[in-house]
Amino acid sequence: RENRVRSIWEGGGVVLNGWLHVPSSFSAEVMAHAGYDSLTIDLQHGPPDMGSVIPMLQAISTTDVVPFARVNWNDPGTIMKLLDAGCYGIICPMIEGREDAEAFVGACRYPPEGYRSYGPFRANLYGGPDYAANANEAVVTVAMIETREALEDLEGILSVPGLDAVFVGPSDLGQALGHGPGMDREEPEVVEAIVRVVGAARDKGLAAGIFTGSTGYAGRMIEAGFNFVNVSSDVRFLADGASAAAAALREK
Ligand code: 3PY
Ligand code: MG
Repeated sequence: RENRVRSIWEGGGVVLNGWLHVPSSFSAEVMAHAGYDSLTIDLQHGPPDMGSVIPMLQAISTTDVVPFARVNWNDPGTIMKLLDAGCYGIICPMIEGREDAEAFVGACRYPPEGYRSYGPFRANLYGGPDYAANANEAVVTVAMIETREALEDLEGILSVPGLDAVFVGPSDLGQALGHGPGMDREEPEVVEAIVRVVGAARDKGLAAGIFTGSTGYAGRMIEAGFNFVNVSSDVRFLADGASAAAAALREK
């Protein structure tokens, strides 16, 4: 099976990604029917773990939404297991330089391109019988840029063969630049860094993504050149919708 995210990028389009923190196959299924191109299960800053990932992936597979995972660290064992489970994209946090990016991409690619170990226990079911032959082409690799070190070695990271995209983490990036965590950054220093990342990535033919807190800010980021855009998360949508309804009722 081809990776639709790659086809959207190749066609010049923008990939709309949804973020999954609820470790439930049902909420993953609901999100999969919401109209996104891809969904990312977050194993770094959310409850999902290996035990909840498989049912969530099965739920996403009821649609043609492309399943991604964000790993909790640049750990080849976790990355390879998530790929074996059928993730078609991996977002890796805290990539600080060329060496980190090489280790990350290598974990996602079978030899000779990388050092991924063989054993796609569910990826075969999701990807089809030719999975192994196509995996290096299908799997999308996304390195998070969210540290000073990453900004300093941005060119090194972007020049790693097999890296498909970068993804800006505004909270960690803001924190690294001395402005604290938060989404939808307006501090000139942080905005300048974000603009530099998207410009450098797109110039090199890579995709560029960012986590945002609102559709308004996400729209501005698309105008700035980002082509992998995430707004909020399942938990935030649940909390925001529920709080708004409860608050509205209190006013009656
Ligand atoms: C960050 O903002 O640091 C992120 O990792 C977004 O998920
Ligand atoms: Mg982060």
